[in-house]
Amino acid sequence: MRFRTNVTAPPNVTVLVILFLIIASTNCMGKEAKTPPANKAMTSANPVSQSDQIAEAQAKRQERLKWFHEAKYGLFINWGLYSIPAGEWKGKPIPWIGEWIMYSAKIPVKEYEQLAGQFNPVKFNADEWAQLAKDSGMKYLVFDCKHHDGFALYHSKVSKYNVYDATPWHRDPMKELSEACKKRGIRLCFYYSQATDWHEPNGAGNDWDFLPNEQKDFDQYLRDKSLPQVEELLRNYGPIGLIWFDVPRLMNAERCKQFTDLVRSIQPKVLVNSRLGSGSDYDYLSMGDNYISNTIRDEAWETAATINDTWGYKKDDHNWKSPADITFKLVDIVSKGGNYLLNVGPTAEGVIPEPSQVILRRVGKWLSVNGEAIYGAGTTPFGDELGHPIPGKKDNRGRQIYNVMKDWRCTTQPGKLYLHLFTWPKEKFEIDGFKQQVVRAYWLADPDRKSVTFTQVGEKLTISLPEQAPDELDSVLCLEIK
Ligand code: H79
Repeated sequence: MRFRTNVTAPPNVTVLVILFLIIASTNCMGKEAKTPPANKAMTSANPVSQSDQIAEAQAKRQERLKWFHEAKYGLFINWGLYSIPAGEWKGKPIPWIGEWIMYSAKIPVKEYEQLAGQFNPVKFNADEWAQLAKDSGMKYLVFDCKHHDGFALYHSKVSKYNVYDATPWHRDPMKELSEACKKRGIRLCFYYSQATDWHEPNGAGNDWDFLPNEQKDFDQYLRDKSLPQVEELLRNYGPIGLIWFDVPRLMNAERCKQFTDLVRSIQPKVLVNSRLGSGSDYDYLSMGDNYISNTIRDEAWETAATINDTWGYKKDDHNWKSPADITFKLVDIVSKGGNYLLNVGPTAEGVIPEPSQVILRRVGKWLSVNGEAIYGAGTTPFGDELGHPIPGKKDNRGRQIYNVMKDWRCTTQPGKLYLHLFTWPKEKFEIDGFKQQVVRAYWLADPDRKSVTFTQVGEKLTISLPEQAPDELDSVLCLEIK
């Protein structure tokens, strides 16, 4: 069975559509011509200048990004057939991230496919997963609909290699998650590996069963699987928040445009991340995996990172990040204008490992008290607290290394500065070059919000600190500013 996209209309319809578009655009030109911007020269052939078009596209993008800037914190879920071997193949531990096991162990398609017959996650409960995101203070959920192994985690009509048709489980977790998320006001989003697909002869990446990338008919793969699957996801699960594309191998600007055109024509409000491919018309920047920007950025950005060292479940990976570490990272990212997308890897039974749940809920508890300093919050007006570049030091990907300082961070809301203090004990906290006038200060962790003593002499603000940290994860002092 092949999924059909109804894009090729009969010629007479096409002619009508073209005529309609010409008439519509002529009207639009007419409207523009009546109120030309004073300082822009326009010709009658090109009345809407290119810069106007760019400005309009930018305005639309900013509008689409509003929820994203408000949300700040999301749950990423990498779950698939790779969760069954869980980092071990034929009795041997396979190094590196669990969802790459097919690649790392060079498992032939015919063998790897057999895992589908064993995929029976009887403990899966969409409400529990969505509730975990809710309790953890996360506002969106990015579900791995198809990873590089090519197996679809939803009921696809494009390929039988999917969770509904190829497993004894015979359910569509994406459908169940879409309902569970909707009930709780969580934005459902999807991860889709648009280029790499080790299951398909013409998908990028698999050279142990198939030809090397340069000899593949990559456009056949895009045309017959990747694009139609993305279309299914956009049509069948209600409004989606964003699409998380990954690993843009073989993607050029023209191929990227096929995806963005598809997305914008079906769900124009959906955000597209920057890993679609170079030259793509993306909405926000995805940092490298687990990489946090060292500087404040104007452009919308996101760090996707794991709670341990793998993305897909690995039975031997117990290297969990602490709630304090995750809280720091969240605050750090928000103070630089970014979002934090934190990943968990459920087991083949459909259970999010208990340590992940405990850690996430602990951060959620902190957020339930301190959320006003995170959701929709602005960047730090300072910057010195972030750390400084170490001259001449680059990482293995050529990125500048910083001596990251971790004493404190600052986030903002209109009329308020939030100082996040991480180092204790300390008698007082001082900032030089503080130009605004503080009206009142209080700890968010204090239910009575009693005023905290401070002095302002010239541009020096000094706050006296209690012996014990008001909050063990991150003590947030709200400064109301005149
Ligand atoms: O889902 C998680 C990871 O599985 C996925 N991104 C997160 C969200 C991921 N995709 N790729 N990678 C992580 C690492 C990619 C490594 C590569 Fe390569 C370097 C791809 C191409 C160059 C390894 C070396 C594979 C081919 C050569």
